[in-house]
Amino acid sequence: GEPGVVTAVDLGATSGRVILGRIERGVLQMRHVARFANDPVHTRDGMHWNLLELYRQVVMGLAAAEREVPGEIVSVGIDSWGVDYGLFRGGRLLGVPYHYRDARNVAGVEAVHARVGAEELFARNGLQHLAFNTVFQLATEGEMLPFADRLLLIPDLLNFWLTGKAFAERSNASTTGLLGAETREWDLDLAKRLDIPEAILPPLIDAGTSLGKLSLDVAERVGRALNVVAVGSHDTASAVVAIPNPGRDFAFISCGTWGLVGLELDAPVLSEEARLANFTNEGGVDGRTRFLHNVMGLWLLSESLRHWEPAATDAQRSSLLGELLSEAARVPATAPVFDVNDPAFVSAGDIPVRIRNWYRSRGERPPETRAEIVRCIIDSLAQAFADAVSEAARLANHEISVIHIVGGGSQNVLLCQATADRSGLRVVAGPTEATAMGNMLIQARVLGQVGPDLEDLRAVVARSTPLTEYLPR
Ligand code: LFR
Repeated sequence: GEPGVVTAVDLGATSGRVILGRIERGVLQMRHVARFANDPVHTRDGMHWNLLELYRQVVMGLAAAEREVPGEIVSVGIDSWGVDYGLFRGGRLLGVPYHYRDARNVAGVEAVHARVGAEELFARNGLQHLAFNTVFQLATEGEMLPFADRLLLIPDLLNFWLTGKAFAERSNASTTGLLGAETREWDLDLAKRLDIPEAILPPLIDAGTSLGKLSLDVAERVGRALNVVAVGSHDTASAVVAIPNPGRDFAFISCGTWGLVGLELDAPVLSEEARLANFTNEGGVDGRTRFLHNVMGLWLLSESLRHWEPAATDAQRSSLLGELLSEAARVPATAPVFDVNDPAFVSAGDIPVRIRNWYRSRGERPPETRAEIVRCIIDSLAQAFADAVSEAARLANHEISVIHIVGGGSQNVLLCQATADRSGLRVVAGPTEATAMGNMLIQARVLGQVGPDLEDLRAVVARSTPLTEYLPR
């Protein structure tokens, strides 16, 4: 084969994957080479990511990719969920990175708000209030913070281990709360007021920057000195790159563990109304803004299945989910729906019990069977999606003609149809691997294979993936 293959490492909150991509006659051909679980680890001091295992899987996945198409891979790009980080000193990792669902953040919020109020924070960073934003997590670090000399978000951290280069890619840096919403530079004044040492914030780079080759020892284990490219390293940024729409009059729902619901805009919306509606302005690829709201997402389903079948494997759980979804399609639509965004549903555990309690404490009849609970989750998610879409359009004064659902949730027929029904808008579902595609297309653009505009990349996506349309009923 010919050189010119790119590799996406896409790390999600429940699993990671390594995918090969090649552009042939304007179409992106993909091949999965590795998939691995991302199971958090609970220790005495809280809930952590198994970072060493993730790194090991990334290196093994790259080696497997190289064996699959020897000599053809040119580059690799890494994306993951946002906000989480490792602290370093003298090139060494200090402690095991925390999972954003760890309970410590609550204290962090209080500590930050005592110094900088919610209104001022939003005016500066444009982010919705999420207790796990990096800025709140950092407030719980205590003596670790002045001891550290570097902070690296997860994809930047892995890039550092792969290449020795320490940078902060902007799309993910925008999830920290320490990046100016308009300047897209570190807000050093804010950092100072929160006792975050300026020196720990790495130089910022944009998606599409080449970091250089794998370090020698890594290249030996992978089998080749691949080039590492900083892509839209926040998974949502990569997913939005791969929205198969030629224009701008769309809303998107990037639906995986979270349902990220919003619009792509040219500039942030920093109004008081947007703050109160808890909308966020994340930094996108090519300087665009993701104006969106975090909706709880497929987490409610995956965590319910984990509660019901704690001993089951991933494969068993996903086949059980398939069965429950077809049963759920036959139970009546849920009324009233529950508020999926209630903070009670953020932490891991007995989600079905919490849903039933939500209804009981309001004097409503709770869903009883597993199928009823699944139906209730789907309908409640769809309603929250529809509400967030219309709220986004109103707050940004933006015309919408279609909703694109991308990511794992785009395969959920019941959810896509319910979203069309409850929004009254046409829904276009796909691609499922939007994040990996967006990741790969930024690498392909660096190679001059596609581009130059995001719309050119989106045209490749539209040609490369089957899309399903749902009309409102
Ligand atoms: C989605 C995501 C969201 C972010 C959440 C936590 O995977 O990246 O955009 O709010 O995870 O980082």
